[in-house]
Amino acid sequence: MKQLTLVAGRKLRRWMAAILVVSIAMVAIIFLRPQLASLLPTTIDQSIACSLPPDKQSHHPGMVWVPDGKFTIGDTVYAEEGPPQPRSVSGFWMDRTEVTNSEFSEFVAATGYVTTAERPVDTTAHPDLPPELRLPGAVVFASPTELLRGGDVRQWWKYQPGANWRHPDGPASSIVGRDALPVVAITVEDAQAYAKWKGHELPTEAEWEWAARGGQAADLGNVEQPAQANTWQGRFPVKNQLTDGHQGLAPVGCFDSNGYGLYDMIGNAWEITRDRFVPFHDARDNAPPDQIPAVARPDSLSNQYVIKGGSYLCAPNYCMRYRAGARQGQEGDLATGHVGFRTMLRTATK
Ligand SMILES: [Ca+2]
Ligand SMILES: [Ca+2]
Repeated sequence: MKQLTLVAGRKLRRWMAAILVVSIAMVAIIFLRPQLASLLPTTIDQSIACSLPPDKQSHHPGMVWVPDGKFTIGDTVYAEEGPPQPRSVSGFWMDRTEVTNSEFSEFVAATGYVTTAERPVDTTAHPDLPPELRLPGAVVFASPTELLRGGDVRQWWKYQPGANWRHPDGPASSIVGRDALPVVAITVEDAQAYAKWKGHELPTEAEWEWAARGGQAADLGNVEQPAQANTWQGRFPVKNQLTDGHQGLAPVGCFDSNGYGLYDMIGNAWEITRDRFVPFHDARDNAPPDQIPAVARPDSLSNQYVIKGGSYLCAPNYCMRYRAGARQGQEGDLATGHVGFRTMLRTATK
């Protein structure tokens, strides 16, 4: 009898120990989820497509209607966003997501189009480039383990020969399994070629920004990092806490849409507009897109276009450009791994 009691006692202690271990593990998973996620391989979220609601029936599949309106363009956080200006836009159709690798593949298959990053570099436009920068390629992000040279961006951005939309992280990478991710390493010329093939256009900055507000009034100076966007949580560029679940680009449509049904306007990939960049807003720009006067700009900005919305690399300590009013200049013929686009259509036909 005593023997039986001892055996039962041992079993009970083992069960209690097992329950304790499981409980501790569950608590650890709940509280340490972001930290544990950082240990997962970087490709874990890249072959998954997020489910979008059914497309609304219209003559423009994959697009949503953005109504006309008046608003304040710009913001007050960084110098290039100001001064805020009144703008008005007419209604238009807009792609509800960033253009995906799958969609861009259809365009290339149908037309044989070769993107800027796949062609030899135009040395007449860039006569002073060193030989390694003349090879076809794109700028690729890689997170350094530590920063030895302060804010020198060359610690995390590198021109990578062989990188392009098919190989966004360099020649050894591919877009296999990334059909639903936004196409990147695209220049304004590439985006315009795709848009033209679709019978669409690129948005102006004002159209893009109005669409990104989703019917909400401007909240100037608000730098709160949005929860419903793929951005960077933690200390950029060395520590990505992955609170949003995505280390790199996310499949389109993983976060809630805005008031117009547009996804990922903020974050994921920066989006190219058709407007040339100057580091301020000019009151004269409130004109139809084709009548915008040429604004004198420094030579260093002569080939830059406005990109909008920020990307998966925008973080509170580095780039608080996860806002509709934020903007940045992007060299027109330089492809980079965090810049994509979406198209729009200037017609009221539904
Ligand atoms: Ca992220
Ligand atoms: Ca975006």
